[in-house]
Amino acid sequence: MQHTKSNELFEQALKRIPGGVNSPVRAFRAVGGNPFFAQSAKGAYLHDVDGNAYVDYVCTWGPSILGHASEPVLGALRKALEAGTSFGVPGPLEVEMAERICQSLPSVEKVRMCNSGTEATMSCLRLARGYTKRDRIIKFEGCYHGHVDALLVKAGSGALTLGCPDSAGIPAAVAADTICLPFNDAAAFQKVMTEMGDTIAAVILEPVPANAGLILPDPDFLKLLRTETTRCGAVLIFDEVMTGFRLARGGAQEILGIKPDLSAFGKVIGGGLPVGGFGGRADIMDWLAPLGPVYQAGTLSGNPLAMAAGIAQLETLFKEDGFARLEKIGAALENVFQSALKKCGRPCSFTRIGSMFCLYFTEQPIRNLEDVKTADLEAFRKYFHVMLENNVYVPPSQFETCFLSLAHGEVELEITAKALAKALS
Ligand code: KE4
Repeated sequence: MQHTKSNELFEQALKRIPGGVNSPVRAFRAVGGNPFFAQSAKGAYLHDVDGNAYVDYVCTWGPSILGHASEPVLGALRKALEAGTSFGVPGPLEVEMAERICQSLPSVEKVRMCNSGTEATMSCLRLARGYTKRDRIIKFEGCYHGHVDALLVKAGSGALTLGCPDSAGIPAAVAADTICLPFNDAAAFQKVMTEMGDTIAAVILEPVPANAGLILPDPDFLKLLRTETTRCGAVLIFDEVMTGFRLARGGAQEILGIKPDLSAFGKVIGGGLPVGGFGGRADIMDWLAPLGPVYQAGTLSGNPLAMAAGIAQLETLFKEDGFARLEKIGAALENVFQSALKKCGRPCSFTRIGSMFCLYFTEQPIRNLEDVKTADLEAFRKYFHVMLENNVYVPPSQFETCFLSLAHGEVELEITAKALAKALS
């Protein structure tokens, strides 16, 4: 497999773009080597500029749940393009998107669109602080909520991958208001809430952390978060940027049976276009400008192209029983990985929930970030490159999660099984 054009492009990119990429995790720094450059994407495949095709388990980090460049999304975009690319005044598609989100999640009475998951979580924090008139927030180690100053503390994803979970450039005064606790640690959380619960504005988490690999929540832990935030008047925020409209129509909160006060969304609801959204209790959301004193805004928020693509993707997911089909594909994929693991001489473990999965190079049961850190990163690097050489693209970091789409089928699973046989031999 040759990457001549990709390497030439990367050399050029390095001159003008920091690290040669517009988002750090794309630089392959955790696995070594140069990133490939995509020429196009269709269905379950990415095609690079050197003519190589890859079964794609990154799915542009979640958005392409129907598969890349799906006909419903492309068709909706072609139609929307004819009407213009941005209005700067409200449009009907924004109302339709708001309606679909609120009808899908009982916890969301009102919702506002923005342009990224980062904006969504940042806005949730400001709203929670304005509503409670408190400053302190609690987050959990390994959870990644985008590059929000207050949340780049022991963060996951690219921050963890590059070994800088506490980013430079965050004022000490900002970080001082962020309390970071181990995920799934009920005792640590209870202690903080007992001691200072009435000073906490918000508790924010990924209900199923997927930025430190994939960590399954203890149900009792989530129940404790809910009861303690209610008791102390703190706002419970579920960051469903990844899990929203992927794990179920009602997101992780539907399958976990916990009702947060606010939720952040992104990725799937934009069909691959820049998008974010946040919503929840109306009595909190109404603190947002222009109704209330908490300011939040965005030139392209509710952009008609992103709305059209997102609505088409959601409509197709709902109409075609997408979540049940994704579960079937996920179960078939799990069989492929589990049978490959039986022949693997190295310590490995496999975790899956719906269409999200992770292969860990450790046998340590995974309950929190410390467990994930026992993974053999050298073994992961070898696995990554052998899979890539055999036309399968998994995320270039042990601290990420793989995604499936409705376009992944028998053929892709066979290609994956063959690649695994070599990568885990
Ligand atoms: P964006 O600002 O990248 O749209 O969303 C930030 C975000 C917020 N919350 C969660 C749970 C997220 O996973 C993300 C972003 N996810 C990463 C993948 N781990 C995006 C990939 C990247 O940074 O390039």
